[in-house]
Amino acid sequence: AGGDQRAALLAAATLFPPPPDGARFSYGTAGFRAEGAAMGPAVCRAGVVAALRSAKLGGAAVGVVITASHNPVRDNGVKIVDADGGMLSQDWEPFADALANAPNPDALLQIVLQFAKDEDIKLGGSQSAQVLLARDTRPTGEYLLDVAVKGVNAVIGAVAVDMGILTTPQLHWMVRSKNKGLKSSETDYFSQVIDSFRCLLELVPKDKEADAINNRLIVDGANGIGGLKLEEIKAKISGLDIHVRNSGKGEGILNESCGADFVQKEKVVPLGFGPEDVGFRCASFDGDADRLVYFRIVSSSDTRIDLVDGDKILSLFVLFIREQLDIINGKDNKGNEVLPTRFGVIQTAYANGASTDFLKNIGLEVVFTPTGVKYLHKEALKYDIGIYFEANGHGTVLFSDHFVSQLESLTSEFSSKAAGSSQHQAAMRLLATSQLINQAVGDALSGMLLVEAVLQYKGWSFQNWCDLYTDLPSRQLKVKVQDRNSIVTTDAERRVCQPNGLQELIDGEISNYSHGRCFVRPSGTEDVVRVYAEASSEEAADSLAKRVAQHVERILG
Ligand code: G16
Repeated sequence: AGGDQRAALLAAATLFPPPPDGARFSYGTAGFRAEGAAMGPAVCRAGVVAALRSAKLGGAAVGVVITASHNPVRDNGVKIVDADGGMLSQDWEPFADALANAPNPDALLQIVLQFAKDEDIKLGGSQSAQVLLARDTRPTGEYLLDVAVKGVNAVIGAVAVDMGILTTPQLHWMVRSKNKGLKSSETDYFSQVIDSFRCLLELVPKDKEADAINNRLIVDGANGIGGLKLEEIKAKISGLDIHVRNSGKGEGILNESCGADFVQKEKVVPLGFGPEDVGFRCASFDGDADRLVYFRIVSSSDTRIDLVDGDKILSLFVLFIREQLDIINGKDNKGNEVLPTRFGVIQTAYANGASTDFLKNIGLEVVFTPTGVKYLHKEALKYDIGIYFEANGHGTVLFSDHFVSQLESLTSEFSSKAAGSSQHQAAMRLLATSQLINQAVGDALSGMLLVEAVLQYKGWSFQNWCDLYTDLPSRQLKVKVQDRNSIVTTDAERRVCQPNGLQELIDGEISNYSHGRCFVRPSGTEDVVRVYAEASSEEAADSLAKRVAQHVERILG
C-alpha cells in the first residue's frame, strides 16, 4: 500500500479512537452493538471491513446497516451485508473483531496491511469497491452513518452510497439484487412485493374467496422504520385494510413496550393498542423490521394475548408450500415426480417443542442450528426450498436458483398444455412466493404479506391458524454474569459443555418437570446469559427457568 493509503487509514483511526476503558467489541450474533454514542470506532472500522470485502469480491456491492434492531433506542449497532445479500461471511468475523479492537491507529494499520496481504487484496485504489449504506430511525443513526462513510472512504478507491433510512431487509435485498444485475431501488423493492402479493391473491381458489377472511389487519410498527414504510405503501396493497399503530411518526419510543421482541417475550398487549383492536388479527414488527410475529388481543379487560410466533409462521408456510408441491406432483403419481424437491426446515433450540412435534408428525425432518440468522440461512441454502424461522420471528423461505428456473419452465409448459389447471396454478403460486418473500434475509413486511396471502388461500381465520397446535408454556430469563462467554455450548446450543457440572444441574432440574426442557446460552447481542425453559404449565416453566437461572448466577457470579 502506498503512503496515501496508509495516511488515509491512520487518519480515520485517529478520528475515532477506541474507548479508554478498554471495552471490547465482538461481532456476535448480528454485528457490533453498544450504546449509540460509544459506537463510533466500531462503526468506522466496520466501514473499512466492508470496503475491503467489496474489493476482495472484485468490486461487488457490499452493505452496511446502522441498527440495533430490537434493542433499546439508546443503543445502536453496525452489521455488514455480504455480496450475496446475506450476513458477512463468517470467516471474516475474526478480522472484523481484530480491527474493531485495535488499540491505536498504528495497530489498526498493521492489521489491515497484513490482512490485505493474506487475502491478496490490492490497496491504493487499483481495485474497485462499493458499499451501500442504510440506517434505521435511531437518533444516533445519522451520525453513525456518516462515521461508516468515513471508514469506507479510508480505503482509497472505495465508493460509499448512502441509501437513506431503510428497513434492514430492504438493504439486504438491494445488495443481493444489485449484484445479480436485477433492479435494486427502493421503488423496485416495493413494486416486487406489491405485485407478487397481488398475484398470490389472484391465485386464491374461487371456493375459498367465498369464506373470505376479515381483511382488517392491525400492525405494530415498534415506533420504527417498518411502520413508516408500511404507511407509505399500504394504500397500494390490494385486498387488505391495514391500520398501523406505533408507526414511528408519533411520540412513542422505539421498541419500548411494543414491537415483535416485546410481544413475543412478554406475551402482553403492546402500547398503542386499544379496545377497538380487540379480536382482530395483529402483526408486530421489530425496530428495523426484520422480525415478525402475530397476535390477537383477547379482551379489553385483559392484557394477555394469543401469540403466533415464528414457529407457527413457519408451520403455516410449510403447509402451504407442501400443498403446492403435492398438487404439482399429483397424488397418485407412481412414476417420477414432476418436480422432485429437497425441502428443508430449520429451527433453533428456542423453537417451541410443540412446533417441532407438529412438523415431525407431518413427516418432516427438522434441522437445528445455533441461534442467529447467519447459521439458519446457511443451512437453508442447502435445499431446493429451505425454510427457517427463529421463534422470535426472524425467518424466510429460500428458493434455489436452480429450483426457480425449473419452476419457470414448468409454468410455461403447463400454460401451453393446460393453462389454468391446478398444477399450473400451484407452480405460479410457488413462483410468486419466491418473488414475494425476501431471498436475502428475514423480512417482516414481505413475510406478513405472505402470511396474509396464505390465510386467504386457505380461507383460514386467526383462530384456525392458532389451532394448528398448542404451544407448550415457556419462559425466558436473562442473567447478568461476570463473563457470559465462560459458558460454552454444544449440540446447537441445547447443551452446556463448560463450566463443568452446569449441564448436570440443569438436567437434574428438568427431571422434576413434566414436558420439561431447558437450556442456557450466552447472548450474542446483549451482555447477558439467556435461560429458556418449557414445561406443561406456565407456573412450571417459570419455576424451571428460575431455578436454572439461580444455578447460572451461583456458578458464574
Ligand atoms: C439478532 C439476530 C437473531 C437472534 C437475535 C437474538 O436479532 O439476528 O438471529 O435471534 O439477535 O440473539 P441473541 O440471543 O444472541 O442475543 P436482531 O433482531 O436483534 O437483529
